[in-house]
Amino acid sequence: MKATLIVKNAAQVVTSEGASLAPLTGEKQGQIRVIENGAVAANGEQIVAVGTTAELEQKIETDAATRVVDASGQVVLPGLVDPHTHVVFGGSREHEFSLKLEGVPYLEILARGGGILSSVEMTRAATEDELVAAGIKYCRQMLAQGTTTAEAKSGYGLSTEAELKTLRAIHQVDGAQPIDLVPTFLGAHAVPKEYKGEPDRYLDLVIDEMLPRVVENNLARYCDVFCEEDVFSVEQSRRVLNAAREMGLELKMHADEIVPLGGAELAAELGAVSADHLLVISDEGIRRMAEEGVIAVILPGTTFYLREDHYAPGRKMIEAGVPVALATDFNPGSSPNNNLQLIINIASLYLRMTPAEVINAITINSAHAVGRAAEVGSLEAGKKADLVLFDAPNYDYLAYRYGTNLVSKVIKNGQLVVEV
Ligand code: IZC
Ligand code: ZN
Repeated sequence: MKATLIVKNAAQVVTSEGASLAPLTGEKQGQIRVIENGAVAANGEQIVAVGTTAELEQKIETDAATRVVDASGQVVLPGLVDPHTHVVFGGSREHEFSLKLEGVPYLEILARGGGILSSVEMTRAATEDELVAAGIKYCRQMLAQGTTTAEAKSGYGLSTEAELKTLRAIHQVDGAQPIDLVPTFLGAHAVPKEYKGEPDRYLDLVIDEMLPRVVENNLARYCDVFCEEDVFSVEQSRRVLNAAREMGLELKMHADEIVPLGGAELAAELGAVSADHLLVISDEGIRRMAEEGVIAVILPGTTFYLREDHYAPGRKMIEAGVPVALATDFNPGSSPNNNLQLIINIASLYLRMTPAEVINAITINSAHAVGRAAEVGSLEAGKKADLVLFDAPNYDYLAYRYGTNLVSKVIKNGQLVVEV
């Protein structure tokens, strides 16, 4: 068998297998294949074999053109998949950080016209090229930290023109650097100041004007909504999501983050692909998500950064059979972190997930949460050769160390794109 790339001698190759059709749930979420002295071979963009170094050395023909990567003392994982980011936005919000330290709550800053709305001002003021340049910069940071696929939401435009500009920028960023981006339309992220006090009238604009343009121009795969107290109610969220589904988009939700409104139940009712955040999810919400196979995308970096007093019930959801994925929620307000390695630490420590559960949550289950599990999220023959090498003797070490970027190499589509 021919290969253009072989990664060999890895202390461990760690990956799920056989889970490309449905996400891992319950006990299976904690099971993972570990190949000691492992190897992965790729031909062009695709993986052709995974096994021990001895097995692959037998099977694989190499020639002078084959790139051989020695992974001695390293752990090899599938390229990480970050299934919830707001990676394209104008400006930043460090000017609000002092308010936050004074204890002004997140929703209060938003109600005063700050928060999301200050990012809206800066995003509207930015040109498409400026948004693209910033998006590329953030994606390069993410790539260097091991992410090879990510979801990317609009939602800081909140006018037809600025939402379309953001989605076009996401497409340009996708093409301009190695990370594959999966675009989500989040026109219902907040009520813009021109519609203050008139959320239903703003949703008319989202439904009658923005959504048709997004779909016509093939700019998004998913539609999302910020279902939250003083933002959009369950009833308003249902209205937007139903309209989006009728126009052919798949659904996601920001649900039950700060106030328990029943977002998880709505996600189950509508057959959403994922419901995200879920700090204050009800038992009924957990039961309904498990029943409908809605993926819980938990964002514990945001909980940490908002200094909330409790995390989403990750353990309980896994035990109830909800497929769990994890993401950074990278955004300029509630989570200016785009490093999934930090999410490994926070999820282990505060969601009480095991390292194997966490790795499945940022690879195969997150690939399902962005509709890409047939191509990425595990190391299996036929999938894209997206791999990340960590300077770690075993995979537990990834949960144990924190605050240091442990990535030593990233391979995207069979090409070495990061080398530390
Ligand atoms: O900019 O604060 N929660 N949207 C919903 C966010 C956080 C992003 C932000
Ligand atoms: Zn978000």
